Amino acid sequence: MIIKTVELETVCGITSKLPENTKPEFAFAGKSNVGKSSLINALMNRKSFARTSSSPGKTQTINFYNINDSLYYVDLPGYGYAKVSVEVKAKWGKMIENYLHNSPMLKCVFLLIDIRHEPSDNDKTMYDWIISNGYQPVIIATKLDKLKRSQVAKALKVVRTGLGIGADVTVIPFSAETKQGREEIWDLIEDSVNSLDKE
Ligand SMILES: Nc1nc2c(ncn2[C@@H]2O[C@H](COP(=O)(O)OP(=O)(O)OP(=O)(O)O)[C@@H](O)[C@H]2O)c(=O)[nH]1
Ligand SMILES: [Mg+2]
Repeated sequence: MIIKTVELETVCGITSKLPENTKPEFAFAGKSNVGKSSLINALMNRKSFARTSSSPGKTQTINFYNINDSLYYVDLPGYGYAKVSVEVKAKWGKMIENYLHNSPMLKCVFLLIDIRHEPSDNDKTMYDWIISNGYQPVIIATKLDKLKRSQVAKALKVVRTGLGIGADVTVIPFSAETKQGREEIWDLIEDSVNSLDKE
């Protein structure tokens, strides 16, 4: 994908109204610190346009990045962040659920899972939300560079088994450090946008 322009166009907090975008949206969900903002930077060809942080809970809003005036990357708040109150966690959950429910332009939800860890209950809930809202999930196994090559196949199996996913669901190993996996994600997004153009 050739990135010509990127703009953080809309930031939605708990009480904000969702934007009525007319271009396709691609959302990135996953637990806090899994690497959503880092992935979005890689997909924008920018080093630090989306704010990232080594301490979890950085992105607490839904951020819409306008790409080339033709599509949006949507950075969702990370769940499972221990240091916020139960009420705030519930509000983020509602915000994400509301977004999944009420976004006619949302075409695909990428669920990010740290390749080193077994999916959590929150990850499973998120996976179920994606499916129950009618989206075909795509799993991105992040931080691939943290594993030795010999460990990767087994780790991917743990992710698949943990989420209980079938052979029809794509799992893309990705590293924000080496950018491995980026072309595959771009291809999925471009194929989806192109198939919309033909409709
Ligand atoms: N080694 C390595 N580190 C990564 C990778 N992706 C993200 N990180 C690091 O993990 C930390 C969290 O990354 P973010 O992109 O901020 O994570 P996030 O999912 O947006 O987090 P929240 O906004 O808190 O939900 C940062 O210190 C990143 O540098 C990766 O592929 N490899
Ligand atoms: Mg973030």
